Amino acid sequence: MTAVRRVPTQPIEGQKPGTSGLRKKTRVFMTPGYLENYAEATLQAVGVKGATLILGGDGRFFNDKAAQILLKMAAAHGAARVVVGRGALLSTPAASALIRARRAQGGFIMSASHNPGGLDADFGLKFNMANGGPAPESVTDAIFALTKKLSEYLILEAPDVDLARLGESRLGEMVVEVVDPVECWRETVAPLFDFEAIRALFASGFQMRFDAMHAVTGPYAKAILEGDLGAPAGTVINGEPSPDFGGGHPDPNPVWAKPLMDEMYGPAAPDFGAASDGDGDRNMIVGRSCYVSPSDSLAVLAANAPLAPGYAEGLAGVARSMPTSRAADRVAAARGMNFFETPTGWKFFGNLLDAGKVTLCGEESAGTGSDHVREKDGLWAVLLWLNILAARRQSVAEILQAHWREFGRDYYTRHDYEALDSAFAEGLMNDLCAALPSLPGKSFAGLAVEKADEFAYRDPVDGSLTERQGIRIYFAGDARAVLRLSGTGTEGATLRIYLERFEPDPARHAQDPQEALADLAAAVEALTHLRASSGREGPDVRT
Ligand code: G16
Repeated sequence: MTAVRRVPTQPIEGQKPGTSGLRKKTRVFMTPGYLENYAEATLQAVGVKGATLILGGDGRFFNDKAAQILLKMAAAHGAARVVVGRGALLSTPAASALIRARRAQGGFIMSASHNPGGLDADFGLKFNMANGGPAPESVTDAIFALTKKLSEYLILEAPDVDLARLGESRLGEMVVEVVDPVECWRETVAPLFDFEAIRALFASGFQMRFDAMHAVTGPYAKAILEGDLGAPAGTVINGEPSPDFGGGHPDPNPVWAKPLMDEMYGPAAPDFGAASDGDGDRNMIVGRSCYVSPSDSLAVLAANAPLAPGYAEGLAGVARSMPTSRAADRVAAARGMNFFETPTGWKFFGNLLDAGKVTLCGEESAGTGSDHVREKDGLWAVLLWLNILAARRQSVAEILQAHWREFGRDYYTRHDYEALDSAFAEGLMNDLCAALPSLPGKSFAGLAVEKADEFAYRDPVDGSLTERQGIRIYFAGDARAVLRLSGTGTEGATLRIYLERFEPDPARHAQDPQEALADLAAAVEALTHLRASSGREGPDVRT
């Protein structure tokens, strides 16, 4: 027997979605009524009567239980069908692909992305729209407003659904369809690449290591790399998704993917290394003794994409988030493509992709993607790199150096100060904003400020204005510092400082980025006194 139950609930403060949905400590999400309150607000805001929805997550702790709650609430709200990845698993790009392929009204993605998982770590939930992309701010604002005034939520009283078995079952009137989590995504990306050329590359002895970081991409990477492309078994490591990501931090960067970095910089390094994050949308690319920064990776992909069949006719344009380095701008200018600078957050690319203004997008936070879905896609980026390597038959380092020779090099680093007191961090940003008009002409640690502003974005498609998206300070010598508060943390505030400088001279391309940017870091400290006032000796993470 099934019946819709109306459960009284108190409005919950603080359920404001950040850069990509709501992220909180797992224990907070598990508090009775907490997940339900946010889900109720979402279901009411988007309206799901008669709708087809997609559901899946990155397999982190509470993923399975949250899936059952979301299914029963979707049924209580009159959804007609929910398509779920087996085991309630779906990578974020796979969820995006499924929403599009099934013409669904949208989908729930259960993930806190690259944040650690487990009872004492993080959980997250976001809703993606019919185009497959994250909900725009108009929708997340409406969800937030509802969370603050709900007095009840609706849920179907019914036994749990068996999500381990493929096929259809019913939850009240609603059909639950369990599908293979890999298949739809694989069918979406396969036609974009020259699999024959990549197979030939592997057959020639080319070696690769893909670190799935115990997160969701393991099954995807095994199916496509070791299955379709014939890479030897063992190419994919840490390939079994685990609820706490093997106790690790599934963030593909040189700090958290250190074992892979050590292998790639060691004596027996394979030709190519890559990693992906908790929910499979981020990527790290590394050659033999050659780390490729996400900003450089976007620029290299933009310059070489036409080597892959899916992009053979060229790109309409490229977009990058504001703190991402300006390397991609140079490719767009040289190739006569559209170019856009957007606020941080993949949702800002959606309109540009839907309108056909850009084909490729990327962010410094290790996200790259194209118009095949409306999310960044970690394995897609890896496949495009493989396609380029197969076509050019050069090493990653050779490709990167040739790129810098042609376009110049944008030295780049990001310094993160994590878990700062929120009031302190906001105060620092407010003070800096107030001082912006007075900065041009002044020097800090010997570097003169030329221009300073706070980034605001007017969407060229729908005209909406998004303000307060980070501070940009341009210094003499084609250098830039950006400061912004993270929208994905779950503890205090994280202040990110992005530093970059353009170097056109190939004779000066071999410096270490930290050294090349040390004077810029000193200028930012002289301007903000961050270390002195926070009592920190330096950033917690430098990437
Ligand atoms: C999310 C968004 C990304 C964005 C990143 C920024 O990444 O999807 O588009 O670049 O947040 O993070 P922060 O605000 O901490 O700098 P993900 O991979 O966590 O979904």
